[in-house]
Amino acid sequence: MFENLTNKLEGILNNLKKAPSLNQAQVETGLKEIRQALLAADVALPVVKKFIEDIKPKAIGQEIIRSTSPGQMLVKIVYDQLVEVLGSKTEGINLKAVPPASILLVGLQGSGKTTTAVKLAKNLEKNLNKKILLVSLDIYRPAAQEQLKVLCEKNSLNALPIIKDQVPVDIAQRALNAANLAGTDVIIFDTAGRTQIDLSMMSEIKNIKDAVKPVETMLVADSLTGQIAVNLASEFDKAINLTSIILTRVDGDGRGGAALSMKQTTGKPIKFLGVGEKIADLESFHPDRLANRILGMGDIVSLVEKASQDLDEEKIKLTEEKIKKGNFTFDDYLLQLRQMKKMGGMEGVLSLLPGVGKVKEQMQNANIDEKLLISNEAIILSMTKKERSNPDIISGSRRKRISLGSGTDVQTINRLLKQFKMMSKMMKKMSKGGGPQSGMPPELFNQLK
Ligand SMILES: Nc1nc2c(ncn2[C@@H]2O[C@H](COP(=O)(O)OP(=O)(O)O)[C@@H](O)[C@H]2O)c(=O)[nH]1
Ligand SMILES: [Mg+2]
Repeated sequence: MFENLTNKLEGILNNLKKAPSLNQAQVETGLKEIRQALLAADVALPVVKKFIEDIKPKAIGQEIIRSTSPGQMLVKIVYDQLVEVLGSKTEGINLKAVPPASILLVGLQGSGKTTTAVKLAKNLEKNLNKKILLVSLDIYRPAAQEQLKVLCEKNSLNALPIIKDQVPVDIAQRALNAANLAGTDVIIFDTAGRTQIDLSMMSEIKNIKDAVKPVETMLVADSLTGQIAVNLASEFDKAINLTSIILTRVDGDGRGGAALSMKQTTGKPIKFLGVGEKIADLESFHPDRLANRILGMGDIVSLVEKASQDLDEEKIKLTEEKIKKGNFTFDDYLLQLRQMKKMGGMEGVLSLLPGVGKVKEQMQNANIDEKLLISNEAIILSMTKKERSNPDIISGSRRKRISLGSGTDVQTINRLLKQFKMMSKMMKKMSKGGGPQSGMPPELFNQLK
């Protein structure tokens, strides 16, 4: 799925990722290549334009240039933009209605409506424990109603019994009555499609909508048709007001243009992806996860996300300055503790990032105890601002107050104060001898234990 786009983006970004530093020309060439890759993936031109316009200021601005790993920062920027284009947040199916909640599936012939109706029913039954009724309103194509019935039987789902020669609105009415009697939670209506949009199809869907008042009117669109699927969605939306989209045949879609253009072009969220012919082949749509897949580098993206929060270079530098000047305070210590705590959670993957491997090694050598970090943090938080910047004033009564506030005891406070003194002394000594570039040296951690 989306292999073509993934391969291209991976190629472009991998090259940049390796570079220890990036200049503006390199980044601009990269952006040009990304633009071409998106166009080749059949992403709508306005969407591509906006994509590049949005990332450009970030990519050639400070964020990249000052970062320790500019290539990876660029990956993160592209990733963020992909998530936004895909719709930013996961939008689950809306079933908010006095039961039964009606879902109307519309779309062209062959787009996958009937198959998707059954997939969706199984999905809602399994994941949300809903009691479902399936109804075919396709009275035009021979054996269309029969097709749904057979599929339901195979998959142990309820289908409304077929009565010959009934018109769609009457069938829909019958379904509502049956659902009320049976205590059904959700009715899924499979409608008739045509080979192309026409007025009679739209007016029939309008009548059905008036009768069943669906909470979801979902367009089932074939992702293989790319921008045609997107235009189709716009037209359907204008005519009958869609609530969301289900993209099918995503398993065969090497490009991804429809998925990437849909939200921005139509304003309607994609809620599910059909990823195969089997009934289980329906996935909820998550912009973030799909962006990961498209970039083919999911792990690194989340890693950069964490690391860029954790390794706040500016703050570390500032602390180092203070240490050199000999005025290391409990506030600085708190900052260090928090960084260590955050990084502790992401240990194991840390080594993937250049420059962080060293810190990780230090942490392992030091055998950091997470609990200690937490209790030390609580203690510092119970200190007043004055106490943090000038620990010498922490008298007996203050120690008592801090121990109560942090849920520890005076002995623990005494120990921390002693460690802190030792640390300040050592830091001063080390900073004279050149000192570490960033993070805490192992010697300090050993002192902490
Ligand atoms: N590979 C693949 N095939 C699909 C998918 N969804 C539907 N199909 C196939 O597309 C064909 C038409 O589906 P159908 O549900 O009858 O379309 P309808 O005319 O809109 O009701 C069937 O052969 C399905 O198995 C999908 O997500 N992936
Ligand atoms: Mg059908």
